[in-house]
Order: sequence, then structure tokens, then C-alpha cells
Amino acid sequence: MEKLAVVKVGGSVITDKTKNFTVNTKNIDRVASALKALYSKGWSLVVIHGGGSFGHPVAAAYNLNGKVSPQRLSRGFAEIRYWMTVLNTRFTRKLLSAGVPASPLQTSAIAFNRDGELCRLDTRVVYSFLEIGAVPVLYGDVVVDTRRGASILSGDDVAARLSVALDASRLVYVMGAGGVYDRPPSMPGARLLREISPESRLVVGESRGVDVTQGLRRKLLAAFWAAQRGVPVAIGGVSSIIEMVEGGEGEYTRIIV
Ligand code: IP8
Repeated sequence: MEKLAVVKVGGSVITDKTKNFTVNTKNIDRVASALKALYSKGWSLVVIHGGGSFGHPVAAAYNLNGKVSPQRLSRGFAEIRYWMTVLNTRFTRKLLSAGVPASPLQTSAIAFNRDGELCRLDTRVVYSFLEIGAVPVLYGDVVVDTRRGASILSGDDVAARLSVALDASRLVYVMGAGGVYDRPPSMPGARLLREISPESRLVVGESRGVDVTQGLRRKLLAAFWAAQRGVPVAIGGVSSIIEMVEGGEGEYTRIIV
């Protein structure tokens, strides 16, 4: 498929990570209008969003990535599934209103983890959505884990895996900070890095709010994994979505391998 972009929108972009179950309407509107512009220009899009203040606090409360009793596990599974569906519905509604044929696609219905790592993903469903011109909207989710019962699957990993499986022309990570900095962006003198490679020496700080999937660290590993398999990858803020997908000049970070 020509002109296919996989776009992961961070939970820190579409929710307020400091206030549980709160969406960031302004940012969602900005994401929606950028995606609409790309769709109108003929881009096929796969969108994946993160858990933000809907998924992460609930996953932490039920210790879903640690040791839990079977009762806590099934209850936690159900609660996270519920809250991620709520966030996905609210996000998708906005995309639809902006004119993007966004179609919710439950990640846990097509993915399995093994010991906390993605081991199986049915990409045929995603591909068939694209074939009819729909924009599948997946998300980081709690999934069945063949060893632990259930565990968290980050949207960062789903995005990387899909971009390689679907041979995407671009993988884009949209995050709250406008890209990758040489040190945490809140530190004085922090500088946006235009290019990074797996060899780059970075000081990665802690994410704001609760983050059970290790924030930037995990995102970079996923980004390097896809780039090493031939997918051009960019990481940046909401204002650079179009440039990142089209590969134009802009204030964002490219992955070089
Ligand atoms: O925010 C995690 O996805 P991410 C999803 O993309 C949950 O890492 C349920 C915490």
C-alpha cells in the first residue's frame, strides 16, 4: 500500500496525565485536523493512541505488570478494558467529527503477550480496514498473556510492529514534548535533537503522572526496532504531525540507523 503512515499519539497528548480520566480536548482537535489533512491528501492511516490518565492509573492500581491474584487480575483486566474503550470512543468521536473515517479496533481482540512482550498480532484485520478506506484506531491495552494471564501492551510496541508488518512509508510518534531532547526538556539548556541513533547518549527522565510502560525509554526501543527493519521513523509534537508524515523540514526528531 503506497503512502501508508502509522501514527502513534501519546496518552500524554490526548489526556491530562495529572488528572485521572480527563481528556485534553484542545490537543485531540489539533490531532484530528492534522489527520484529516493527511487523509485528504491520499494518505492511508493507522492510528494508535496511548493510555494516558485512563489506562495507566488503573493498570498501576491493579499492579497488572506485577504479581496479582486471579481475582485481582480478572477485575483489573475488565477495568482497564473498560477505561481504554471510553478513551478510544471519545478520541474516535472527535476524529469522525473532523471528517476522518476513524474506526475503533480493540487491540486486545487481535493481540497476545508472552511474559509482558507482544508475541502475536493479527495484522490481517488492520489491513482489511485499510483496504476499504477506513482508518483503524487501536490503542495500548491490557491483553491476554500466555504466561501471566494478562499484561499491558504498550501502543508504542503495537505501532512499531504494525509499521513493519504493513511495510509503512512512515512511523510517527506524537508526544507531549516536541521530540527527543539531549536531556529532560524541563531542564535548563535542553536542546531538541534533530537526529538520534541507537548509539546516541541520552539522559531520559521520568514521565509526568503514572506510566506503567516506561514512557520515552520504551518508545525509543520500539522506534529503533522499526527503523532497523527499514521503516522511516519520526518523533515530535502535535504541531509537526503533517511534516513528520510527509518527511518535510520541521522541529522534530528523526531516527537514523
Ligand atoms: O500508553 C499503555 O499504552 P501506552 C496502555 O501506549 C495501558 O504505553 C492500558 C496502560
